[in-house]
Amino acid sequence: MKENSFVSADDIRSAFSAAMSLMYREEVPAYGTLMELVARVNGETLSADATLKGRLEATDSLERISEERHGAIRLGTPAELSMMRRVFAVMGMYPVGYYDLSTAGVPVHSTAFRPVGDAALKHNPFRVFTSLLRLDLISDEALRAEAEAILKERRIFTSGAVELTEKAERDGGLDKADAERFVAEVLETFRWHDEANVSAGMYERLHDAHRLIADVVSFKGPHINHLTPRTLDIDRVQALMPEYGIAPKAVVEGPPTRKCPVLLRQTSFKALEEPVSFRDADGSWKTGSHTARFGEIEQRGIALTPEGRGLYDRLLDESRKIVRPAADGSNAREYEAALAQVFEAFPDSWAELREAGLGYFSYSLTDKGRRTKLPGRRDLNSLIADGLVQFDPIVYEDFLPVSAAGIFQSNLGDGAQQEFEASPNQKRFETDLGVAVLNEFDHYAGIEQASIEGCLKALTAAMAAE
Ligand code: OOG
Ligand code: NI
Repeated sequence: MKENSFVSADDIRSAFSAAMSLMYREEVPAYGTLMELVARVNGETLSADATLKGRLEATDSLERISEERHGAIRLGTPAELSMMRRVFAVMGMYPVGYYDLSTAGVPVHSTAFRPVGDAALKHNPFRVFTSLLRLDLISDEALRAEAEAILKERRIFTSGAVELTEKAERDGGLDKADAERFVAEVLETFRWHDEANVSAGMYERLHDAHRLIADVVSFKGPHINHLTPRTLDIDRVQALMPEYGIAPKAVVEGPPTRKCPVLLRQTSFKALEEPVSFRDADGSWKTGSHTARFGEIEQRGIALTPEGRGLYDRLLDESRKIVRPAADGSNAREYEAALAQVFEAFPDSWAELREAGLGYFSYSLTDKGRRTKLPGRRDLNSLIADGLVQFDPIVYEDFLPVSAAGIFQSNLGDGAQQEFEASPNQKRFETDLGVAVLNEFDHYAGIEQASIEGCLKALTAAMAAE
């Protein structure tokens, strides 16, 4: 084998997401059931809609339609976060966006490690929503110090994972054998451990401070807490979950059902209570339980511009002032009705969204455009009006803080609602991470701009080529 015959970062990411899926289906059988349901609904949706099927065939890899799109983990220390960044970089996953969840009663801030750029996303879009616990939001100072001490002792990466990450950084990649080992070693970090790191007493104290703190501090590593396949009809999967013996969360997070989907809609099944054991000071094991792991589904729509996002945030806020969704689902119908009604103010055709500057689009030449030569540059809108250029929505590849908080909350139990002071601290997060996160709006704007430039160039280059 040649020395530089490296496996591409995209292929390592694909192998990793497949390995994680297999592990999680074994660890959480209900997740396997959810995958079956998703595959069934996606199949039914495609056979009922030939246009959709054709479009997906042209733009996506249809055979991978029901595969995982993301997962999530929660880390305990800055050192864990910065090492995780280096590990994900080997798989072509980079931190995009900053999410402050303190306002929503969850003591973490987060980013999403994801592939960047169209080709990488198409190859495999797998992302990991990664949160860092904020012990600074815990008022009990003694407990905070104890939690810090516990976290300092643990090693969440195998020595093999660290070595191979360093090797990839040094050499610029990994060969086939190393890449396979890398995936196996890194998978260990995400594995579930039913033996806690702490005594039952300590678990309880952490749990009383916040369930999430217990979830992060009590265990050997940041077990993957959910995986999320893509569905083509989230409302239908939500409705069918009980039939499959899995309990959905009360409401679907995000925008309401629309003709032109925007941003991201998500729902999950509630986390399962799982047996764990705690080691007491005398070395004996005591059995107990912990609730952490669940399954989620997502359906993505167009990426919104800052204006579009501002409108979304305002309308969501307005809906939640009318009806605040209760964790037990008792007012789910009322919430859905309020959401649908308030969102009537959000334009629901691609042309209107584009004209109002609410969404990002990718522009391309029509057949007529490909046959046309122009003497000079022309205004984009006139090219569209003349049928030379067409536009397609750019898919939103990121997350939504209010939705993420809803997903967290529904899996922390109904009693977990807790008030924290709003304290976004992106600078601190980036210091801990070791790099700045990519701004998602700049990224979408860049893709859009490049597509416009591409059209204009092709239309005038055709002239030059004559
Ligand atoms: C992450 C919850 C956020 C999403 O899809 O918005 C999330 C977590 O529970 O750790 O995954
Ligand atoms: Ni999620």
